Amino acid sequence: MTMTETVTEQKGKQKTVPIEEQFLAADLDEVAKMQESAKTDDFKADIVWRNVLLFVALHFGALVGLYQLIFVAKWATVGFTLFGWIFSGLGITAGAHRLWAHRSYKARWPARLILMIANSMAFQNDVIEWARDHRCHHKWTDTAADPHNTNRGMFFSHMGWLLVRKHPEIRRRGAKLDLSDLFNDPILRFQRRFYLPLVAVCCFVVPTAIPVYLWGENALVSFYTAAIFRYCFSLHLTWLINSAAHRFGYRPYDASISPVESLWTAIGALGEGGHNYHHTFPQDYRTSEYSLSANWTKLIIDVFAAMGWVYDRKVVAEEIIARQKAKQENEHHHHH
Ligand code: ST9
Ligand code: ZN
Ligand code: ZN
Repeated sequence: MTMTETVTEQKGKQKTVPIEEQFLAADLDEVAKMQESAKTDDFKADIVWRNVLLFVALHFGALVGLYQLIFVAKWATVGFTLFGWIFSGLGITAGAHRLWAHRSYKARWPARLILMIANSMAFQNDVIEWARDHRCHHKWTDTAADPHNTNRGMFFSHMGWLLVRKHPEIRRRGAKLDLSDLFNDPILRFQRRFYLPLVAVCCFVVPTAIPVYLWGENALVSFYTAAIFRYCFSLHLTWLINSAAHRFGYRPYDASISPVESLWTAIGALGEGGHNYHHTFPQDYRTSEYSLSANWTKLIIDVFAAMGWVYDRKVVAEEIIARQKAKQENEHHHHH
């Protein structure tokens, strides 16, 4: 119901608003200038050894967990590990990403509470920090102010950016972002205030305890599989959106930017692989033109909407999408 209303409302709005002025769209003029000045930038990042050690330990633990998942764990534990990937993943996709970073739909408190818990299970920094970095990523894509700037290499954009101090431009530009909507959400203020205990409980203690109490799994096995392996696996699936989904695939909506359309990352990241579409139309709650390609996140948002927990889902009108694609094809023909 609200959806069709939003479509028509969006239609009217978007006819007059050029892409670069849409919510969280790239600031193209600034990006061009910044890419030019990057050529003379001699910034060298400091390695944060504490993070390197923690991530090395996490990966050894995840290998133990993978072994146990295949040879030792009970079937129920395997299923629960997969459930953890999807549940915590939704805390990123439906929560931190589509709701909080992009405001692509609105949610009442029960949905926000569940998403905040799922997000704490995902342990990818609190939502306010995640959304701040993500808004920088969209506004200044592939410049020094993009926390996972792909010009600094595949490894940097995947996970290297979490192992070094940030480029000063991130802090300088990021300070200009309006984050008042995030700080005004009491659920996000609560999460930020109690972030580490929340992560301990949601990411590690509860996923270890559930298999032990519900079906008698060995505590070390459930710790290494449902907590450690699931966490490490979900991190890589998320990071692939910043590395692979900015490199290997098609660019039907905007051929001049690095993000691509990629089905296999869409599957791992619960529907987030339509990344060329998403960077072109960041305000669309579907983050992809096609709802069929494993967009489980859209499905859950729609279920919440049917329950009345979610409303005002924004979508970009079909004719605007078609026009944008046609424009790309024309430009493509000019170049050849
Ligand atoms: C993780 C996040 O993995 C992954 C996010 C991926 C995003 C993907 C997006 C793709 C789309 C969605 C797809 C979803 C798919 C889901 C699939 C699910 C299966 N603006 O950070 P500090 C300022 S996290 C403005 O310490 P350093 C600010 O004042 C993994 N200002 O900088 C800040 O202070 P405060 C677990 C900013 O010292 C101050 O700078 N977590 C901004 O350079 C200092 O900030 C970790 O591993 C900004 N953007 O350290 C932790 N940023 O915060 C890793 C900063 O108080 N982090 N400022 O306001 C760290 O250890 C450090 O941040 C650091 C940099 C070492 C990386
Ligand atoms: Zn985004
Ligand atoms: Zn991106």
